[in-house]
Amino acid sequence: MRQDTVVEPLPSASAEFNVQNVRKDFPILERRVHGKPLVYLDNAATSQKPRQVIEALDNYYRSYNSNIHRGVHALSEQATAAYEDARDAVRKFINARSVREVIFVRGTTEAINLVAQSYGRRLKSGDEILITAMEHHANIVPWQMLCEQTGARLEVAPINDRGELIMEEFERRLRPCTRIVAAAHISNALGTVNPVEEMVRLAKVQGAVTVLDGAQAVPHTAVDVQSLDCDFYAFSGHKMFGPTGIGVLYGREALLEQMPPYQGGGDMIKMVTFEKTTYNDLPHKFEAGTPHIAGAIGLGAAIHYLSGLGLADVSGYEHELLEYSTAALSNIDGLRLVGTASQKAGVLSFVMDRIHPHDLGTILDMEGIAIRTGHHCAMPVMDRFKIPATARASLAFYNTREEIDLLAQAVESAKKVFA
Ligand code: 7TS
Repeated sequence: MRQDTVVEPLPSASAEFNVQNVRKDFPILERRVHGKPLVYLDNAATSQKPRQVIEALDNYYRSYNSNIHRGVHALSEQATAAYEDARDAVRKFINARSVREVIFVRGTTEAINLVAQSYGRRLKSGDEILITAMEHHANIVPWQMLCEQTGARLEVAPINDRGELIMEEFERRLRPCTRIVAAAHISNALGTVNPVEEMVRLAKVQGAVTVLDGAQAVPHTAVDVQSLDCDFYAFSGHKMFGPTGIGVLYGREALLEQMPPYQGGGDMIKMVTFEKTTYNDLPHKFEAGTPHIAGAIGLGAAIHYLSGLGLADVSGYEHELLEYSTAALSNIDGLRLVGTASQKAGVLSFVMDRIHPHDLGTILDMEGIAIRTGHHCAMPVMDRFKIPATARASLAFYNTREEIDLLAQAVESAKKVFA
């Protein structure tokens, strides 16, 4: 290999990324709410959909709607090909080795439940499952259910006041009896980006399998499951500009092969008699019943769209916008950001003196500004910071500095209402 290759400097993200052009792809961004232009800052809850995704769904239902893997007719063949093409698009997007490692599910929640209820069956009393204190309920409750079923124990690695995982404490809780380590790649309540490569490496030393919750990561940063070296990776289509009701569980093939099916029914079998049933090959073993065909095709279109934009440019743009937003909100007297990790994605959780987050959310809504308020399905995070709720603005690549200015102005106006 040549050692003297000249590396071209990367163009700056803002030069490459034209947000006004990108916004034209999202019809919903043109609408008004309460007479004001919509400012959509609730992207961690769900993202908006580009025309390309909406058209892929429309086209499927208009021109080749059919059930898959079973028909001999043309429509069924076309639908099957589109569904399996979408699977291959996912495989490329996360750099899985094989389509056998890509299982379509309803979303992150179902993906984690699948691992807990299938892989988890082998756990027993004395075994431990290690999670972090910043998990979404979807990465807590399935493990608690598994603990109840098997007698295993749940361990939680704490976070510091900035909302960062305390690595020494994480390491201390990793023991030979730790069978599963499950952690968010990026926290939805705090925006913290976890050092997942290092966490996976440490888990492997103890022989634990690793489950990463990528719900908030996949829309914002390039994910490579081979370089992460995780065993499972879960994410949702609707947070990455695709449809609701579709998501992905990536699993290492050798593990998936050993695991029992999660649900039984059509499509996941090879042969059924009343005496014995044999199961289908991967990935179909884990896809019982008619799947969300349109959803998978829409997700494929979303991946195509995101790849076209380039995740490096998307990340660069969002990072600049996060810095701008952090500065704008930090300038507001009486506002405190919750989650100030040094490695952060575009989530701004905050509390205000004398204003309940719900009241703030309602006032902002009257200005056409959509944020989320509440515990963000991460009640233990609220407990950690001794607050009942936060207001949360979460960014996507179609948000602009002007929208952040509107948010900051609206928060200032709300202060006057409560003064
Ligand atoms: N994990 C994380 C980190 C999440 O942010 C979410 C959804 C889930 C799991 C569950 O994903 P689902 O698609 O299966 O529901 N988070 C949020 C949120 O922050 N606001 O609404 C949903």
